[in-house]
Amino acid sequence: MTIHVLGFPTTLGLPRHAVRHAPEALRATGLLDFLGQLDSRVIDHGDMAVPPGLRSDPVPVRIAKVVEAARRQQQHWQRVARPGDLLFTIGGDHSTSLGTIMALAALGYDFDVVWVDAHGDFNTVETSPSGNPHGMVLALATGLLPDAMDGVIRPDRLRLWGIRDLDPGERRLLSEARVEVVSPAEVRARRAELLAGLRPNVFVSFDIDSVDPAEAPGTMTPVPGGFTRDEAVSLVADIVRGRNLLALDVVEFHPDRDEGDATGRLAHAVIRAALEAWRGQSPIRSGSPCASRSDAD
Ligand code: 5AB
Ligand code: MN
Ligand code: MN
Ligand code: MN
Repeated sequence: MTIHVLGFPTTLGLPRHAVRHAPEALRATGLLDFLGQLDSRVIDHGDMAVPPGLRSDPVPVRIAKVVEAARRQQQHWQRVARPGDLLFTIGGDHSTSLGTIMALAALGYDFDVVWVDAHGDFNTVETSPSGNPHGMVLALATGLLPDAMDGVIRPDRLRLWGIRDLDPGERRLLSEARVEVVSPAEVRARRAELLAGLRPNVFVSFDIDSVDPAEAPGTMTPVPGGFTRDEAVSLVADIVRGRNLLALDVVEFHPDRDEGDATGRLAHAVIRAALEAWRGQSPIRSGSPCASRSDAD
Protein backbone atom coordinates (compact mmCIF):
# COMPACT_ATOMS: atom_id res chain seq x y z
CA MET A 1 0.00 0.00 0.00
CA THR A 2 1.59 3.15 -1.27
CA ILE A 3 0.74 6.84 -0.85
CA HIS A 4 1.07 8.55 -4.21
CA VAL A 5 1.51 12.33 -3.95
CA LEU A 6 0.77 14.52 -6.94
CA GLY A 7 0.77 18.32 -7.18
CA PHE A 8 -1.86 19.56 -9.63
CA PRO A 9 -1.35 23.33 -9.82
CA THR A 10 -4.32 23.99 -12.07
CA THR A 11 -5.99 27.36 -12.56
CA LEU A 12 -8.11 26.10 -15.47
CA GLY A 13 -11.21 26.08 -13.23
CA LEU A 14 -10.63 29.62 -11.96
CA PRO A 15 -7.87 31.78 -13.39
CA ARG A 16 -6.02 33.07 -10.31
CA HIS A 17 -2.30 33.01 -10.66
CA ALA A 18 -1.46 32.49 -6.97
CA VAL A 19 -3.24 29.14 -6.84
CA ARG A 20 -0.52 27.78 -9.11
CA HIS A 21 1.76 28.04 -6.10
CA ALA A 22 -0.47 26.12 -3.70
CA PRO A 23 1.27 22.73 -4.08
CA GLU A 24 4.66 24.37 -3.68
CA ALA A 25 3.48 26.32 -0.60
CA LEU A 26 2.00 23.21 1.01
CA ARG A 27 5.08 21.14 0.29
CA ALA A 28 7.09 23.91 1.99
CA THR A 29 5.19 23.20 5.24
CA GLY A 30 7.09 19.93 5.50
CA LEU A 31 4.24 17.77 4.33
CA LEU A 32 6.42 15.09 2.84
CA ASP A 33 8.54 14.86 6.01
CA PHE A 34 5.39 13.99 7.89
CA LEU A 35 4.33 11.49 5.23
CA GLY A 36 7.74 9.87 5.49
CA GLN A 37 7.03 9.16 9.16
CA LEU A 38 3.96 7.10 8.30
CA ASP A 39 4.43 3.40 8.04
CA SER A 40 3.82 3.45 4.30
CA ARG A 41 5.78 3.79 1.12
CA VAL A 42 5.48 7.33 -0.25
CA ILE A 43 6.04 8.19 -3.91
CA ASP A 44 6.11 11.86 -4.79
CA HIS A 45 5.21 12.23 -8.45
CA GLY A 46 6.07 15.93 -8.47
CA ASP A 47 3.72 18.47 -10.04
CA MET A 48 1.86 17.83 -13.28
CA ALA A 49 2.37 20.38 -16.00
CA VAL A 50 -0.99 22.14 -16.48
CA PRO A 51 -1.42 25.15 -18.78
CA PRO A 52 -2.59 28.37 -17.09
CA GLY A 53 -6.29 29.23 -17.11
CA LEU A 54 -7.16 32.07 -19.46
CA ARG A 55 -10.02 34.41 -18.64
CA SER A 56 -10.15 35.31 -22.34
CA ASP A 57 -11.10 31.76 -23.41
CA PRO A 58 -14.81 31.23 -24.14
CA VAL A 59 -16.51 29.08 -21.49
CA PRO A 60 -16.75 25.90 -23.64
CA VAL A 61 -13.01 26.14 -24.33
CA ARG A 62 -12.28 26.57 -20.62
CA ILE A 63 -14.36 23.47 -19.88
CA ALA A 64 -12.65 21.48 -22.64
CA LYS A 65 -9.24 22.38 -21.19
CA VAL A 66 -10.36 21.23 -17.72
CA VAL A 67 -11.49 17.89 -19.14
CA GLU A 68 -8.27 17.49 -21.11
CA ALA A 69 -6.12 18.10 -18.01
CA ALA A 70 -8.32 15.69 -16.03
CA ARG A 71 -7.81 12.98 -18.67
CA ARG A 72 -4.05 13.33 -18.34
CA GLN A 73 -4.32 13.06 -14.56
CA GLN A 74 -6.59 10.02 -14.95
CA GLN A 75 -4.04 8.34 -17.23
CA HIS A 76 -1.28 9.08 -14.77
CA TRP A 77 -3.23 7.51 -11.89
CA GLN A 78 -4.18 4.49 -13.96
CA ARG A 79 -0.52 3.96 -14.79
CA VAL A 80 0.75 4.06 -11.20
CA ALA A 81 -2.12 2.96 -8.91
CA ARG A 82 -2.21 -0.56 -7.47
CA PRO A 83 -5.12 -1.93 -5.40
CA GLY A 84 -5.03 -0.52 -1.87
CA ASP A 85 -2.94 2.51 -2.80
CA LEU A 86 -3.91 6.04 -1.75
CA LEU A 87 -3.98 8.78 -4.39
CA PHE A 88 -3.28 12.12 -2.76
CA THR A 89 -3.49 15.28 -4.86
CA ILE A 90 -2.60 18.80 -3.83
CA GLY A 91 -4.55 21.33 -5.97
CA GLY A 92 -5.08 23.67 -7.69
CA ASP A 93 -8.61 24.92 -7.97
CA HIS A 94 -11.39 22.35 -7.54
CA SER A 95 -11.14 21.14 -11.15
CA THR A 96 -8.23 19.20 -9.64
CA SER A 97 -10.71 16.55 -8.45
CA LEU A 98 -12.23 15.60 -11.80
CA GLY A 99 -9.30 13.45 -12.96
CA THR A 100 -9.28 11.41 -9.76
CA ILE A 101 -13.01 10.69 -9.98
CA MET A 102 -12.46 9.57 -13.60
CA ALA A 103 -9.50 7.40 -12.60
CA LEU A 104 -11.27 5.67 -9.67
CA ALA A 105 -14.29 4.98 -11.89
CA ALA A 106 -12.05 3.62 -14.67
CA LEU A 107 -10.24 1.43 -12.13
CA GLY A 108 -13.62 -0.15 -11.36
CA TYR A 109 -14.14 1.07 -7.80
CA ASP A 110 -17.62 1.61 -6.39
CA PHE A 111 -17.06 4.63 -4.16
CA ASP A 112 -18.62 7.68 -2.53
CA VAL A 113 -17.21 11.13 -3.15
CA VAL A 114 -17.34 13.17 0.04
CA TRP A 115 -17.16 16.74 -1.29
CA VAL A 116 -16.44 18.92 1.75
CA ASP A 117 -17.18 22.41 0.44
CA ALA A 118 -19.14 25.64 0.91
CA HIS A 119 -20.38 25.23 -2.69
CA GLY A 120 -22.21 22.58 -4.70
CA ASP A 121 -19.94 22.74 -7.78
CA PHE A 122 -22.94 21.45 -9.76
CA ASN A 123 -23.41 24.27 -12.27
CA THR A 124 -23.84 23.81 -16.00
CA VAL A 125 -22.98 26.42 -18.62
CA GLU A 126 -26.59 27.61 -18.36
CA THR A 127 -26.79 27.89 -14.57
CA SER A 128 -23.27 29.18 -13.82
CA PRO A 129 -23.18 32.87 -12.87
CA SER A 130 -19.43 33.06 -13.49
CA GLY A 131 -18.54 30.60 -16.28
CA ASN A 132 -15.81 29.26 -13.99
CA PRO A 133 -15.45 25.47 -14.44
CA HIS A 134 -14.38 24.94 -10.80
CA GLY A 135 -18.08 25.45 -10.01
CA MET A 136 -19.11 22.76 -12.56
CA VAL A 137 -16.93 19.79 -11.60
CA LEU A 138 -19.67 17.51 -10.24
CA ALA A 139 -22.05 18.40 -13.08
CA LEU A 140 -19.27 17.30 -15.45
CA ALA A 141 -18.61 14.10 -13.51
CA THR A 142 -22.29 13.12 -13.54
CA GLY A 143 -22.71 13.84 -17.27
CA LEU A 144 -24.81 17.02 -17.11
CA LEU A 145 -22.47 18.64 -19.65
CA PRO A 146 -22.71 15.94 -22.35
CA ASP A 147 -20.84 18.01 -24.95
CA ALA A 148 -17.81 18.05 -22.65
CA MET A 149 -17.71 14.46 -21.33
CA ASP A 150 -19.78 11.40 -20.45
CA GLY A 151 -20.82 10.92 -16.85
CA VAL A 152 -18.46 8.75 -14.80
CA ILE A 153 -20.28 8.66 -11.45
CA ARG A 154 -23.90 8.39 -10.31
CA PRO A 155 -25.39 11.34 -8.39
CA ASP A 156 -26.26 9.05 -5.45
CA ARG A 157 -22.52 8.53 -4.89
CA LEU A 158 -22.04 12.23 -4.14
CA ARG A 159 -22.06 13.51 -0.55
CA LEU A 160 -21.89 17.29 -0.40
CA TRP A 161 -21.10 18.36 3.15
CA GLY A 162 -20.61 21.91 4.45
CA ILE A 163 -22.73 23.47 1.68
CA ARG A 164 -24.05 27.00 2.25
CA ASP A 165 -23.76 28.80 -1.09
CA LEU A 166 -25.75 27.44 -4.04
CA ASP A 167 -26.76 29.28 -7.19
CA PRO A 168 -30.52 29.01 -7.95
CA GLY A 169 -30.21 26.79 -11.05
CA GLU A 170 -27.59 24.65 -9.37
CA ARG A 171 -29.88 24.14 -6.39
CA ARG A 172 -32.63 22.91 -8.69
CA LEU A 173 -30.28 20.51 -10.53
CA LEU A 174 -29.00 19.08 -7.24
CA SER A 175 -32.51 18.52 -5.99
CA GLU A 176 -33.65 16.93 -9.29
CA ALA A 177 -30.65 14.58 -9.15
CA ARG A 178 -31.41 13.86 -5.45
CA VAL A 179 -27.84 14.58 -4.41
CA GLU A 180 -27.11 14.57 -0.67
CA VAL A 181 -26.53 18.26 0.16
CA VAL A 182 -25.85 19.06 3.81
CA SER A 183 -25.12 22.39 5.52
CA PRO A 184 -22.57 22.74 8.33
CA ALA A 185 -25.39 22.96 10.90
CA GLU A 186 -26.92 19.73 9.59
CA VAL A 187 -23.55 18.00 9.62
CA ARG A 188 -23.28 18.94 13.31
CA ALA A 189 -26.77 17.69 14.07
CA ARG A 190 -26.74 14.49 11.96
CA ARG A 191 -23.08 13.58 11.91
CA ALA A 192 -23.33 9.97 13.09
CA GLU A 193 -26.20 9.22 10.70
CA LEU A 194 -24.37 10.81 7.75
CA LEU A 195 -21.20 8.88 8.50
CA ALA A 196 -23.16 5.64 8.81
CA GLY A 197 -24.62 6.24 5.34
CA LEU A 198 -21.23 6.24 3.60
CA ARG A 199 -20.04 3.39 1.41
CA PRO A 200 -16.85 1.58 2.47
CA ASN A 201 -14.78 3.12 -0.37
CA VAL A 202 -14.40 6.90 -0.19
CA PHE A 203 -12.70 9.72 -2.03
CA VAL A 204 -12.48 12.81 0.21
CA SER A 205 -12.25 16.03 -1.78
CA PHE A 206 -11.58 18.83 0.68
CA ASP A 207 -12.22 22.39 -0.52
CA ILE A 208 -10.52 24.83 1.86
CA ASP A 209 -13.58 27.13 1.69
CA SER A 210 -15.62 24.55 3.61
CA VAL A 211 -13.98 26.05 6.72
CA ASP A 212 -15.10 29.43 7.98
CA PRO A 213 -13.07 32.33 6.52
CA ALA A 214 -12.25 33.41 10.09
CA GLU A 215 -10.01 30.35 10.33
CA ALA A 216 -9.28 29.71 6.64
CA PRO A 217 -8.86 33.08 4.93
CA GLY A 218 -6.47 31.73 2.29
CA THR A 219 -8.96 30.79 -0.40
CA MET A 220 -10.60 32.37 -3.42
CA THR A 221 -14.32 32.10 -2.74
CA PRO A 222 -14.81 32.50 1.04
CA VAL A 223 -18.32 32.05 2.47
CA PRO A 224 -19.17 32.82 6.13
CA GLY A 225 -20.81 30.17 8.29
CA GLY A 226 -18.39 27.33 7.69
CA PHE A 227 -16.95 24.57 9.81
CA THR A 228 -14.46 25.49 12.49
CA ARG A 229 -10.97 24.25 11.87
CA ASP A 230 -11.32 21.62 14.62
CA GLU A 231 -14.65 20.42 13.23
CA ALA A 232 -13.16 19.98 9.77
CA VAL A 233 -10.17 18.05 11.08
CA SER A 234 -12.24 15.69 13.22
CA LEU A 235 -14.87 15.26 10.47
CA VAL A 236 -12.26 14.17 7.95
CA ALA A 237 -10.75 11.74 10.47
CA ASP A 238 -14.20 10.27 11.16
CA ILE A 239 -14.92 9.86 7.45
CA VAL A 240 -11.70 7.93 6.94
CA ARG A 241 -11.74 5.83 10.12
CA GLY A 242 -13.14 2.38 9.41
CA ARG A 243 -13.33 3.04 5.68
CA ASN A 244 -11.12 2.51 2.70
CA LEU A 245 -9.71 5.90 1.69
CA LEU A 246 -8.99 5.60 -2.03
CA ALA A 247 -8.06 9.20 -2.62
CA LEU A 248 -7.69 12.56 -0.91
CA ASP A 249 -7.60 16.02 -2.51
CA VAL A 250 -6.95 19.36 -0.85
CA VAL A 251 -7.96 22.19 -3.17
CA GLU A 252 -8.65 25.92 -3.54
CA PHE A 253 -5.78 27.04 -1.32
CA HIS A 254 -4.68 30.59 -2.17
CA PRO A 255 -1.39 31.17 -0.37
CA ASP A 256 -1.27 34.93 -1.08
CA ARG A 257 -4.55 35.46 0.77
CA ASP A 258 -3.49 33.55 3.83
CA GLU A 259 -3.08 35.44 7.10
CA GLY A 260 0.17 34.28 8.59
CA ASP A 261 0.07 30.62 7.67
CA ALA A 262 -3.30 29.81 9.28
CA THR A 263 -4.81 28.22 6.18
CA GLY A 264 -1.66 26.37 5.24
CA ARG A 265 -1.56 24.89 8.72
CA LEU A 266 -5.23 23.95 8.50
CA ALA A 267 -4.60 22.14 5.22
CA HIS A 268 -1.70 20.34 6.80
CA ALA A 269 -3.84 19.33 9.82
CA VAL A 270 -6.62 17.98 7.59
CA ILE A 271 -4.17 15.95 5.54
CA ARG A 272 -2.50 14.63 8.66
CA ALA A 273 -5.83 13.65 10.23
CA ALA A 274 -6.89 11.80 7.09
CA LEU A 275 -3.64 9.93 6.65
CA GLU A 276 -3.28 8.98 10.32
CA ALA A 277 -6.83 7.63 10.31
CA TRP A 278 -6.06 5.75 7.07
CA ARG A 279 -2.86 4.31 8.45
CA GLY A 280 -4.66 3.39 11.66
CA GLN A 281 -6.55 0.67 9.87
CA SER A 282 -3.85 -0.39 7.46
CA PRO A 283 -1.92 -3.53 8.33
CA ILE A 284 1.40 -2.74 10.03
CA ARG A 285 4.17 -3.02 7.51
CA SER A 286 7.72 -3.95 8.35
CA GLY A 287 10.82 -2.16 7.13
CA SER A 288 11.54 1.55 7.11
CA PRO A 289 9.37 3.98 5.22
CA CYS A 290 10.86 4.97 1.92
CA ALA A 291 10.31 8.18 0.04
CA SER A 292 11.21 8.32 -3.60
CA ARG A 293 10.59 10.87 -6.28
CA SER A 294 9.58 10.61 -9.89
CA ASP A 295 8.38 13.39 -12.14
CA ALA A 296 4.89 13.42 -13.57
CA ASP A 297 4.62 14.40 -17.19
B1 5AB B 1 -15.52 25.99 -5.57
C1 5AB B 1 -20.11 29.77 -7.84
N1 5AB B 1 -21.14 28.82 -7.49
O1 5AB B 1 -20.23 28.64 -9.94
C2 5AB B 1 -19.78 29.62 -9.34
O2 5AB B 1 -14.78 26.93 -4.79
C3 5AB B 1 -18.88 29.53 -7.02
O3 5AB B 1 -14.64 24.96 -6.10
C4 5AB B 1 -18.18 28.25 -7.33
O4 5AB B 1 -16.43 25.28 -4.66
C5 5AB B 1 -17.09 27.89 -6.35
O5 5AB B 1 -19.08 30.49 -9.85
C6 5AB B 1 -16.32 26.69 -6.78
C7 5AB B 1 -20.60 31.17 -7.55
MN1 MN C 1 -15.31 23.41 -4.59
MN1 MN D 1 -15.94 25.97 -2.65
MN1 MN E 1 -13.44 28.10 -3.90
